Amino acid sequence: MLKIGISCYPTYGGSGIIAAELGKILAERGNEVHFISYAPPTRYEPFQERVYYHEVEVPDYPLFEYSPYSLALASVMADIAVYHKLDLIHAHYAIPHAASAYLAKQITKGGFKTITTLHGTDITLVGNEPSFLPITRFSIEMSDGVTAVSRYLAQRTISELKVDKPIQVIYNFVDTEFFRRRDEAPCRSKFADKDEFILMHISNFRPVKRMEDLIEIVDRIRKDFKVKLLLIGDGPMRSRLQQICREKNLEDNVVFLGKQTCIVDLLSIADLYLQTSQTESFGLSALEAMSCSVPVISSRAGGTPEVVQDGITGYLEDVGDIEAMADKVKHLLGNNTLRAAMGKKARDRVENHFSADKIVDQYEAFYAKALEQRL
Ligand code: GMT
Repeated sequence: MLKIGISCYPTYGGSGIIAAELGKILAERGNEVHFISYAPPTRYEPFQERVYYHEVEVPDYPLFEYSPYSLALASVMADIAVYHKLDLIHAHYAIPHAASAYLAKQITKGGFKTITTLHGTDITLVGNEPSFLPITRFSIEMSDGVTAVSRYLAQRTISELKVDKPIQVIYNFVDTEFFRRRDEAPCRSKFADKDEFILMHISNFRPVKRMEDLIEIVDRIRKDFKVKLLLIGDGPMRSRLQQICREKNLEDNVVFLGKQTCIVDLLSIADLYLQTSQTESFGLSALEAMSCSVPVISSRAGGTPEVVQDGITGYLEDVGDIEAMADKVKHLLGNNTLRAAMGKKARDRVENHFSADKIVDQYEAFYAKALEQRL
């Protein structure tokens, strides 16, 4: 059994969710897991056996215009690694976690191994930004083991950051027992009339999600179908999107639900899941929808085709091709049998390729190789 440190962005986004779920399952399997971050990760369970949380506090000194979180993180990582005799630290999202882990390893004179998992914008946006590129590349190359959540992301890391290091693809996963469609969906009548279809999207409302396209799609299909688009989450684009809905008189068709915890109940009332991102290394929310037997209509962005099979578990169209996506929505809303069949295939695909058990096995095997220096 291993003693594992996990560092991640704790509050929003799929990388923190994956880090927390991974830690939970590793602890269930008998490992000791230490989360190291500035807040407890979303979905972290404080009373679980063998799970610990260590908060990183950044000193507030008048001289600091910018608080040195990365250094504070490295200090806590080094301290926890020595005190709890960690075998490894697993950094989720390269910046700053992989850089801090490298520094902590130097402080402790190499007392533990470092694993870095690349999630998406740590490479495609932040890592590609000229001022961050050298430190991102360095932190990745200095990690003992590197994984990426899709083939697409691994390839982009090698081609754009010129990283000279093998990158193992380990896909994201879901707990298929928990993310399972609930037949008694309690809230459907709260959100939609009986004869109304429910479309759903869950994200952090950042520009990269192109959520204006979602609203355009609803605008194009509302003449033919009675629909409600439920938007779950929050972020910088929310007020702009609300304004667009008002301008287009779509307030009754697009409902902003904010951040929600009862995601499975909500996904269980969805007829379709929509995702229109500009770039998406994987698309964890789409995977969670598929696990709840909801077909996905998405832009063909980044690693999405590795998750959603075009014509089988949903449909993929070019980024920004609103017309084509709206046509696919209409096609599926107009065909209940096809929609149900695609939902079932989506569920099967998750069970066969993205279940937590299968993927956590891969992480454990990867850790073992890193510890034996076989990578
Ligand atoms: O990169 C981000 O946008 C944030 C990041 C996160 O922390 O949620 O999302 C990325 O990681 C997720 C988990 O691996 C992936 O499912 C998302 O596709 C990916 N986001 C993008 O590539 C835009």
